[in-house]
Amino acid sequence: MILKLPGRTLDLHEPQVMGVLNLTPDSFSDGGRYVDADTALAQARTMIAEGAAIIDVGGESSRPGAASVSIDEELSRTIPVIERIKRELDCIVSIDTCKPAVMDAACAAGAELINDIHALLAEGAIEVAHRHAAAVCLMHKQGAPRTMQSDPQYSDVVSEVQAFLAARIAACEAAGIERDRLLIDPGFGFGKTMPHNLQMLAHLDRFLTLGAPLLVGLSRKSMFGQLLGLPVGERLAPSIAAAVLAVRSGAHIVRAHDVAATVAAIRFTSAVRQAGQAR
Ligand code: 9MG
Repeated sequence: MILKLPGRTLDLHEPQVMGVLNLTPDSFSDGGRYVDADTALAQARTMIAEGAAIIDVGGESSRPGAASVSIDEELSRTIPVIERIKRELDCIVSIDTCKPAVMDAACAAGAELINDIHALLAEGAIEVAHRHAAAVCLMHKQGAPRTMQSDPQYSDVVSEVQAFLAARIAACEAAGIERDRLLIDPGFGFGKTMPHNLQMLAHLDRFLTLGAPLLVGLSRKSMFGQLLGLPVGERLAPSIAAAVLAVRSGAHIVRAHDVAATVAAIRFTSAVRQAGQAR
């Protein structure tokens, strides 16, 4: 499988890591540490050296209960960092945003992938992605970040998330975005209880039937806190276990904070998976 980007492709026959670069003072797991542009650039450089193919730059936290930020604030946090990464480093930059104005400026600054937890539902978002020929990650969530964890309900979480993603793929294709520019993501922790998350991880291979590469974000998520009683800084082991399970089930891209450990774990998992397919 490949992912088309503006002017090049990303080969997904081997699973890839998307490194998280949060430029938000309130980010749930690395709050405030990477807001300064020099520090952000150094962190991006480290993640690339550790094997990340994509750096996901975000200027607004999506953790449950997080406050929203203005367009200007999000632009001022993200655009200078994207410009410096594109100038000084060699990687694919992804912009983590739901706002079409931020998508537009980020793509103009060199971002090739739009990571939208709102699946391009904002007015004008599909048009921006199409105009820049950007790749897009369409993620599922139920509700808004501020309230999404209050009482999420599904009768069959996997089928409902699958149906939503199928509809968003169809909407993008109808607007002219080619299918091979699209990634899908079931949105672990976004309007899902811990049992919902476990169901999705256990049945992750069902999302592959949608015919788009699968991205998962499980790194340091609160379900590990709920299940194992671990604070955010002590969730490396279950994050790696979850990444391994996801790649064993066919995930193509893993979004992660701890890049070196995730790269090693998923490379090994991929080798085992391929050995199982070779026979
Ligand atoms: C921004 N962000 C936080 N968690 C995420 C996840 O699980 N997937 C994607 N695509 N983005 C995420």
